[in-house]
Amino acid sequence: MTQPLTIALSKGRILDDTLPLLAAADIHPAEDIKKSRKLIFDTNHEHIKLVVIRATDVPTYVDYGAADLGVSGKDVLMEYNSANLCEPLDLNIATCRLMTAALKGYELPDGRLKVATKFVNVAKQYFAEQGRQVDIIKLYGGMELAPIMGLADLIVDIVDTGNTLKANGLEARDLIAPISSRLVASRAALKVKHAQIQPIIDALSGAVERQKQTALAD
Ligand code: PRT
Ligand code: MG
Repeated sequence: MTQPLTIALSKGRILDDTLPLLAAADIHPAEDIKKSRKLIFDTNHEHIKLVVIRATDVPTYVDYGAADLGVSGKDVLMEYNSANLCEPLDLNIATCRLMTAALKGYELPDGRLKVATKFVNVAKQYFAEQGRQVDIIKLYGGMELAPIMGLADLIVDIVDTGNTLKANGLEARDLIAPISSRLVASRAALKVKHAQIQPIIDALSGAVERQKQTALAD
């Protein structure tokens, strides 16, 4: 018998890029996810369900086995940082960069730096590797405001076009990591449900490759 399988999708901008990939891998929700207020969706495959949850909660659902697979930003996975999770596929969607940024032209002080971010764990590790002493200030959004208000010397945030930084008089400084969304699974689920999961990985992998070819041709 085919075991049931749940895929946890990140709400928001990642979802916009995930749905076409799922469709290309022949996984179609039974109703329009973007028009529905439901959180759980049946699909054209009797054993596959989709759940749509907050991006930062996806690793948690997969880690605890409540979902078998997930779609998560690499930034979110780096911050969650569980050895129990693996990334069987880079989906090459919602690409951006995790960077440090400061006020344009601002000269960093020599001593301890104040760093505002929602990526507390990533920032701690990054500055430790750089040998830089920092005080990390946890924020939940609007990081750009922190240097303007004198709350922080630096921020660690997602940058795509750089327009948000520019509009606030900031500039990107150092690249911490290039980011894309990943298919994520727990090591346990990969083992126990290998027969169900592998065909999904293969189908998505094909869809990712075709999307890359199309992008190249454009
Ligand atoms: O908003 P909420 O707190 O509910 O959830 P969320 O912010 O986690 O979700 P959402 O939908 O914003 O998606 C976030 C995920 O999308 C991130 O974890 C990344 O993996 C990915 N992603 C890709 C981005 C961007 N591009 C992006 N540009 N996430 C955020 N941004 C924001 C960034 O924070 C900054 O405010 O866009 C702004 C920068 O964009 P540019 O183009 O002005 O540089
Ligand atoms: Mg957001």
